[in-house]
Amino acid sequence: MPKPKVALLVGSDSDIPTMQEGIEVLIKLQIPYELHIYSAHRTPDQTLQFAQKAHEQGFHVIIAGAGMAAHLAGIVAAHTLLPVIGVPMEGSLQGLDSLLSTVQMPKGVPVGTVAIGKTGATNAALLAAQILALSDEGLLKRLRAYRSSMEQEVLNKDKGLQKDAKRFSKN
Ligand code: RP5
Repeated sequence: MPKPKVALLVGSDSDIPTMQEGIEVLIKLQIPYELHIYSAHRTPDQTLQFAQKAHEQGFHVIIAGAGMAAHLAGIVAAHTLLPVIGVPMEGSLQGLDSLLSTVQMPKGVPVGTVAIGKTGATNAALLAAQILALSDEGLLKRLRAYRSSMEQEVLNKDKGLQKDAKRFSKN
């Protein structure tokens, strides 16, 4: 079994159902990962230690999802040069609080921030896969297949829609 390249961090176990969407993408693309709960507020020392050691432990990308005053991605990014992708969780204020806390990093320490909630978790995993695919031909092929199947799904839906066009036409 190859070493996990992607670290998935969540601020709380209550974030896991959302992050599960990203996990499914990683599984589909056959990317080894590790999932951990690290809280910027409740376990600050352990979070910092993980971030500092992540690169030497073999991780190449870190996905960090947290809600409310979401400092997890930022604090991790401050302690590593690995790319950090932030997923704002939809805990309160429809996720606007987490979105702003994650995306509005002061200059010098970037967090690549994706959409709020499950869509963000999916896209974070895909973005991590695209980063890893720069040096992994096999993964690049799997990503191409993923895009093609998405394309085919939309084309099939349109085909179905045209068959059923009368339902949506005024005449
Ligand atoms: C954040 O606070 C977590 O990432 C979570 O989204 C939010 C609420 O955490 P719990 O009170 O559900 O543990 O740190």
